[in-house]
Amino acid sequence: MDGASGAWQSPILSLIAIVAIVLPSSSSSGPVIHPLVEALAERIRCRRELLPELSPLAVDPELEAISGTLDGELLFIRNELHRCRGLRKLHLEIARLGAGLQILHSVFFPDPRFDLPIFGADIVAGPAGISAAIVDLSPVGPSLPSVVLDGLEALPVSPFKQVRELPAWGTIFSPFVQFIRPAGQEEESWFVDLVDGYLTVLSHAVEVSAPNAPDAASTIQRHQGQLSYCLQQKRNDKTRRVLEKAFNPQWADRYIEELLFDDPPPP
Ligand code: BLA
Repeated sequence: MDGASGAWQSPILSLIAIVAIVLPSSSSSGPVIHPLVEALAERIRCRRELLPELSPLAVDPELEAISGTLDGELLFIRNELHRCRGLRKLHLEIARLGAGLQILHSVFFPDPRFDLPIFGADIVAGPAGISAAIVDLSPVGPSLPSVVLDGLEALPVSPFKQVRELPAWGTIFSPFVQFIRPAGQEEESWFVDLVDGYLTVLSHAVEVSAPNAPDAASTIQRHQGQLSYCLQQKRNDKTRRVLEKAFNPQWADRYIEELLFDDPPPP
């Protein structure tokens, strides 16, 4: 740890981080952004663009673009936040957090008045390649809405060779969750297409769903469902450990509680 937490407001370091994102590096730590992280981020942005009434959400500048160094390595986190009709918070994050670790994190939280699932996707890339790639449309009630169920059932899933076991906190995911370690470029491109499929199913559900009243029992239940999703995600020690190491425990706590998995506001 060499002062990353104090450095992320420095304009010079921000500039270095921006340059580092744009230019591939020839250093021993390899290219700055893993091609899968780049490709998936682009695909998520394309799908996001098609959502109804999309608009950017204000982000605390201290949390939007974060940069620093750890053991001489550049660290950065870039956050994009939007809302649209039916979804209260669309979050896309790309991070590089030391030791060649790169992360793509994306969660679309629904407006609880709408009967919509939570979209979640995460990629963790280490120096040895991608260790985890996960995508799901997770229910916020007893089951997924039927338009989502029908869409996911019709979606072809490519034969990934290495399917990973879900951790104990993973009870929040649907039966359609895909948690894999992609083996090679072909499987990486399958994964991008898979996420595209989940987003297409979600977009269709967004188009056809109409809101319930803020005080409807169904709305309140879905709000509770989002609260427990966030609680379970916060049980993933691996996220916290990486952020604590790159920054510090207080900063990690604030980042998780205020940006990654902040409690949904009352409907
Ligand atoms: C695992 N998440 C991990 C791992 C790291 C992170 C380092 C271990 C890699 C591995 O098991 O191969 C770190 N992930 C992060 C960090 C962020 C992040 C720092 O998103 C953000 C800044 N995690 C999510 C979301 C999902 C998710 C939205 O944030 C799913 C939709 C899943 N990450 C997830 C799962 C694991 C994981 C299931 C494996 C956990 C385990 O096996 O114990």
